[in-house]
Amino acid sequence: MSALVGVIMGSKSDWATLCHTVDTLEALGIEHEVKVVSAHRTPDLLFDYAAGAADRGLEVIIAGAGGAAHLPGMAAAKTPLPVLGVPVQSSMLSGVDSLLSIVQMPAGIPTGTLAIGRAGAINAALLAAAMLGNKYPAIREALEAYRAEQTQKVLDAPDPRPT
Ligand code: RP5
Repeated sequence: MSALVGVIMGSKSDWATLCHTVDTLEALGIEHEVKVVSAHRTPDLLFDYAAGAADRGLEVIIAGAGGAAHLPGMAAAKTPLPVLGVPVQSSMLSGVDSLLSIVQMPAGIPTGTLAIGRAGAINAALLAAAMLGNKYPAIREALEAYRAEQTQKVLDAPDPRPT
C-alpha cells in the first residue's frame, strides 16, 4: 500500500520530536513517508510536495517545525488535504514561537495545531488515525486498541509511588 500520511519537518534537527509521530504511526500500522522539507530553505520543494501530495495518494500531512514555523501553514496553502502542525520546542523560546506561528492562521486556510513537542507529535499521529479510521476499518481498530491499552495501563498501576 502506498503512504497515506506524509510526515514532513523543517530540519533534520526536528527529527527528535517527529520521531514520536513516526513511532506512533508505525505502532498503528499506518503507511507513511518521512522527509525534510523546509519552508524557508527549500520553498520550491515545499510547493511541489504539498501541491502533489493528494495525487500521490497521501490523505493527511503532518508537518513539524520550530521557531518561525511556516511549514504547516504554507503546506496547507498548497493542498486540499488536512494538515496537522506540530510545534517543535525551540531552544530560544521553548516552542511558544513555533506554536503561535502554526496556530494563528488566517480564516480560509486552516491547520490543525497540536501541542508543543512530544505530546503534539504523538497526538498528530493519533489524530491522523482518527481521520483515516473513518475510511479504513483496520486503522479504526488499531486506534481503538491503542486507546484501550493505555487505559488498561493506568488501571493496572493506580499507585503513583515508585516501587
Ligand atoms: C525550522 O528551524 C526548523 O523546523 C527547525 O525547528 C528550526 C531550526 O532548524 P536548524 O537550524 O536546526 O536546521 O525551520
